[in-house]
Amino acid sequence: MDTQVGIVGAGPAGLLLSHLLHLQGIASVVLERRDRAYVEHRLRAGVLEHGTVQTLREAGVGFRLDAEGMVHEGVELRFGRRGHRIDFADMVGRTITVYGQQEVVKDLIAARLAAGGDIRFDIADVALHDLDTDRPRIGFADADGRPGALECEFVVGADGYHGVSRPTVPAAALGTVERAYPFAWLGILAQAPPSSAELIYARHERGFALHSMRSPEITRMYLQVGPEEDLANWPDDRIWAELHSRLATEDGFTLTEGPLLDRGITPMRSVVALPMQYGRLFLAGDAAHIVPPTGAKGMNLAVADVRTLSQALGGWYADRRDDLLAAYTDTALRRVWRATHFSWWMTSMLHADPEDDAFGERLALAQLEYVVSSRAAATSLAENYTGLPYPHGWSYR
Ligand code: RFL
Ligand code: PHB
Repeated sequence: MDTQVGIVGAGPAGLLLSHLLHLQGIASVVLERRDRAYVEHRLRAGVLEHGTVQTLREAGVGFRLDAEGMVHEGVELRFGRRGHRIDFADMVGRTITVYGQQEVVKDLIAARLAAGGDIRFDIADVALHDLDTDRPRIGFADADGRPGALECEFVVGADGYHGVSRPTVPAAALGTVERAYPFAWLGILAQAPPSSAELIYARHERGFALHSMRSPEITRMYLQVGPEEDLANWPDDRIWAELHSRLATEDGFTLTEGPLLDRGITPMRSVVALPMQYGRLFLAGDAAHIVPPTGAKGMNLAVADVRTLSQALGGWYADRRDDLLAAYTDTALRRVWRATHFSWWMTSMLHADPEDDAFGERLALAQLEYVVSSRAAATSLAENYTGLPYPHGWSYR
C-alpha cells in the first residue's frame, strides 16, 4: 500500500481533507492536474461562513485569515433603487468573513508542505480502479509524463465538477438531480476601493448585480448575463455602464471605477449527485454537488463535506468503525440540500428571469419586501447565509 487515503484534486476540499487527516495521524497523497501557481491564483469564491472560519482556525490555518480577512456583520439587499440592510450580528449573532478562496488554498498548501505533506501537481490521466475492493488504485502520469500508480485504502474524489471521479462511478450506481438557470454571471475584479463596506445584492429590471470585494483596494463584482453570453460582447465601458445602472439608488449611490484585473463568465446550475460514495470512493465538494453562487455556499459546502469525511475516516482508523463512513452520504446531504434550497431561493428572488412572466416578477419582489420588513424572514436569511451550526466536530476524538 502506498498511502492510506488517495485524494484527487487540490482545491479547498482535497487540501483541507489532507490537512485534517494529517492532524489525526492519517496519511494521504493529493494528486492535482494543474500546477501550483494555477491553483493558487484561480479566482473564485470569497465568502466564508462562520463555521468555515472556525474550522480553519481550529485546524491551525487561520492566522492569515484572521489578519487579512474582512469580517462583515451584514449584507445589503437592493431593489426598487433602495438599499435594505440585513444585520447578521443582530439577528443570529454570527458574521461572515470575506477572504478569497485562493488565499485559503495558499494557506492550506503552505501548511501541508510545512508538515512534509505529499501534494503532486501537474498530474495527468488520473484513472480510478478497483473501487469495490479494499485496495483501490489510482493510475496517473506524473509531471514528467511517467506512468505511476497509488495503492490506497480509500479514494476521495475532490476533483470538482469537471473531474474524473464522479463519471467513474457506474451510471447505475449514481443518480443526479439538477436544475439549470436561464442566466450566467459575468464576474470582474477591479483595482478600485470597494464602494460600500458590505456586500450588495441588487435586483434590477435589467438583471442582478453583486458588489463584493477582496481587499480595501480591490472590488469584485458580478452581473447577470445570458447563459450563452460571450465575453467579447462586454468591453469595459459596457460592464461599467451596466453596473452603474443596476446598482443605482434614489439617494445617489456612487460606484468607484478602476482598471479591470480579471473577468470571466460562470454558468449557473444546481446539481446534486447521490450517493456520495461508491465502494471505497467518497466524493466531496463540487465533485458531488454544485449550487449557483448567489448564496455563497459552494466552498463552504466543500468544507462541510470534508469535516464529515475527516471524522468518519478518523473513526475507521482509530476504532475500525464503519458506521460513520456508511452514514457519510446521509450526513453530508442534509446540509447540501439545505444549502441547495437556500441558493435556489436567493437566486430566484434576486434575478430577472427572462422566461418568467409579470406574476413571477411580482412574487420575487413580494418576497424581497417580506425579507427586509419581517424580522422572522430576515433572521432566516441571516441564519442560512452565515451558515448553520455544525452538529458534530471534524475530528473523531
Ligand atoms: P475545486 O475548487 O473545483 O477543486 C477541484 C480540483 O481538482 C482538480 N482536478 C483534477 N485533478 C486531478 N485530476 C483530474 N482529472 C482533475 N480534475 C479536476 C482541479 O484542477 C481543482 O484544483 O473544487 P472543491 O475543492 O470542491 O471546492 C469547491 C469550490 O471551488 C466552489 O464550490 C466555489 O468556488 C463556489 N463558489 C463560491 N463558494 C462559496 O462558498 N462562496 C462564494 O462566495 C462562492 N462564489 C463560487 C463563487 C464559484 C464561482 N465560480 C467561478 C464557479 C463565485 C464564482 C464566480
Ligand atoms: C465573491 O466575493 O466572489 C462572492 C460573494 C458573494 C457571492 C458570490 C461571490 O454570493
